Amino acid sequence: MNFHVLTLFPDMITQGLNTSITGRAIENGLVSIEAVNIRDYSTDKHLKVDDYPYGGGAGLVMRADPICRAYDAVASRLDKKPRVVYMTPVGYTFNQNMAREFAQEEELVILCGHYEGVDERALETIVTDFVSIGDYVLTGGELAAMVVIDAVSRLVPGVLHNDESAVTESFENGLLEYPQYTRPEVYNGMAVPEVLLSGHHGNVDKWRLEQSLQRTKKYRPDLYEAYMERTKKDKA
Ligand code: 6GU
Repeated sequence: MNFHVLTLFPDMITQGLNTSITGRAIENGLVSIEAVNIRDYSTDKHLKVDDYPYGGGAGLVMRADPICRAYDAVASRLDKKPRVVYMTPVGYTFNQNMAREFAQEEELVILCGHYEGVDERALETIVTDFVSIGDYVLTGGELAAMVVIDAVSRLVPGVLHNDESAVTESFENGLLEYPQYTRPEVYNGMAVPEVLLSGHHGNVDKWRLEQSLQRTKKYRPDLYEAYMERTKKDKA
């Protein structure tokens, strides 16, 4: 899968994702991340990419033309029109279902804004999806784009190895993950739950599901309700 990030801070994107599992995925050729510097597409002699907002107000707005030219440079190399995600607090909140949907794409363009925003006409021209990563304000879309790229990349076939399985974890079954333990068996007077040492897989699975349910009920009552509704329907 190929990500193309339109940004004023390309180093942030490339430096932030070249380690750990995303770094390994890039090295193995399963994922590529191209950061396109919007400033390279300015035609202004001072390479300006922003200007004062019409109607007045604080801050600067990113101009439409360099963004659309940067997009054209990417899109012209592709066989079909790519999906273009604009990172903005004014969008649908990113979740695991969206990550799964984006992971089906061969190419994904992500636009990162900065300053007070982006000229609406650029958004009208190129954007297909408006995506937020939560109810707080960031200084720019780059960190949000990195969150999306990380979550999507790990769903690309081959990126996770068997021992990093994407199946038995938070959200895959609509529940939060159960607690995990490794050696030593007793740490600071705290013992690993007996059932995990028993070797009885049925009991281990039962215990883990119970823990998942308890945690989901406590931290995410919304997910808990939805899970209960689904299991009720499945039984009916
Ligand atoms: Cl996607 N971008 C920005 N700039 N701020 C955000 C966000 C995105 N999601 C939450 N806050």
